[in-house]
Amino acid sequence: MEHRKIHSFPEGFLWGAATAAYQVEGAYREDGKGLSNQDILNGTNAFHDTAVTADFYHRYKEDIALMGEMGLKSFRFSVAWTRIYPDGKTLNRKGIEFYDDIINELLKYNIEPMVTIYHFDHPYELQKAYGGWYSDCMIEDYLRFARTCFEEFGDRVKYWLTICEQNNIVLYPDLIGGYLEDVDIDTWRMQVTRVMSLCSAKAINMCHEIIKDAKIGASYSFPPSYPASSSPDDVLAAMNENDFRDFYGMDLVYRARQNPWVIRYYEERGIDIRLTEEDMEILRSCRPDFIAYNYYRTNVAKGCPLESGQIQPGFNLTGKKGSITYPVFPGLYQGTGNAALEKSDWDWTIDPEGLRISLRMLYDRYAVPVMIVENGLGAYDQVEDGKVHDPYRIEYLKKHVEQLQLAVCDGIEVWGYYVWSFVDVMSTSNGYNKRYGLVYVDRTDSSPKELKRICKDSYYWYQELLKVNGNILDRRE
Ligand code: BGP
Repeated sequence: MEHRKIHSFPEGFLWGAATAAYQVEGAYREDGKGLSNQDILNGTNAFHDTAVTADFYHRYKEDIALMGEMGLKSFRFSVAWTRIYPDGKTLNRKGIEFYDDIINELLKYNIEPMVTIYHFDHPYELQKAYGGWYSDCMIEDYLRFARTCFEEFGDRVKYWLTICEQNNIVLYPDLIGGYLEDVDIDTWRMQVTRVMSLCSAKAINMCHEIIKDAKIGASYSFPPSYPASSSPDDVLAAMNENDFRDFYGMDLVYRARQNPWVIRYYEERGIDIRLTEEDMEILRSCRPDFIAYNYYRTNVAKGCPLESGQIQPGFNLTGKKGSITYPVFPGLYQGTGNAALEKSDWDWTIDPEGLRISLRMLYDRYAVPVMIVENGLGAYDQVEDGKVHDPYRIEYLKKHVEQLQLAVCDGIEVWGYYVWSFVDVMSTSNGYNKRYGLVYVDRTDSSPKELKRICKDSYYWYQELLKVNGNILDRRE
């Protein structure tokens, strides 16, 4: 659809940037913090650990001053569960003080805080005690943590996300999920999806009871799947990917509905995923204010016969194009590349129009306002003469913001857009090689160096964008 009239972003639009606790804070054992599953996991992989990362714990004032200088409207950050409940059960006031300080500092600069309650890092003690998200016990522990966040920060925090990317958490169980080796992977995935959806629904209700003027939703990863060709087989495969990967879990929280063909698929494999009436009652009672998602890329699916061997999705761990592992789910879909699109060095397609497409899909399906809470480009950045020139990132962000504005023209109610990430953070799968920040953090995987901050060219570009409230398309009215 081409527009004759270009509409502006609404006043008060939340132009933001985001980070997550375990990827940015460091200080992983300070002031009573307990260890999280991510502290344990990243302590043993090839890239880095969570001990220092960007050292936001000690440098948050410097970083927030840079946000203020930029004119950032909103900062999305996550609360480390293990700072507030180090073992999952016992309150640590020092953790609350830290987030109090961050929130107060943000408000000093008129920056709206958006809090993600859970972003991949739960107490390792809960993982050991009962297997983390695989157990229903997690619901009570998560809600205790959520209640504390609402009660302590709710006087100042009005935008909340319950859980970040529950669909990716189950898709990449070893990387961010806390997978249990002795449990069948499908059973694990569907039970974790159930537990997290119930947590989101209950936390949304709890938030509305405690903070009368709060807005809350869950956030997902949403790379829409395109058919590899116009063959109906591929079209159906793309529908399968969207339905199984993304819509199934979103539907639970946003429609209180269990997709019948997802139920049937698992039933044929001897797994009964039907929820109880009690679970459905909880989901039906939930009233999210908006749906949030992280948008980086799109996927491509082609048909996949039942006899194929299953392959779980993998990451490109090298930063050399062509080394990503596409998933094969027999009888559903298999992933493949997209020759029509450029790719990042980590094989993620670059697809600005996909942002508009995904907004249309979600707004159409759930009919609630939408927030893009992560969007950005992971790249190798270089310091030259004390500066970081990242025209590729500016190009990426600019094209995505243009498509966002076209979505506004389409009539979609979008409330916010957050660049991932404000400063360089430790990438989930690639350490400090793959950088996303608007602000460079001078360190490598093997050495934290001085952790000096250098504003990249993209920082100054975003600063200019904010001055015109993101309205970068030609005004033709
Ligand atoms: C999202 C996560 C973020 C972030 C981002 C980039 O899925 O919510 O935490 O890491 O992806 O991913 P990566 O760091 O693997 O490139």
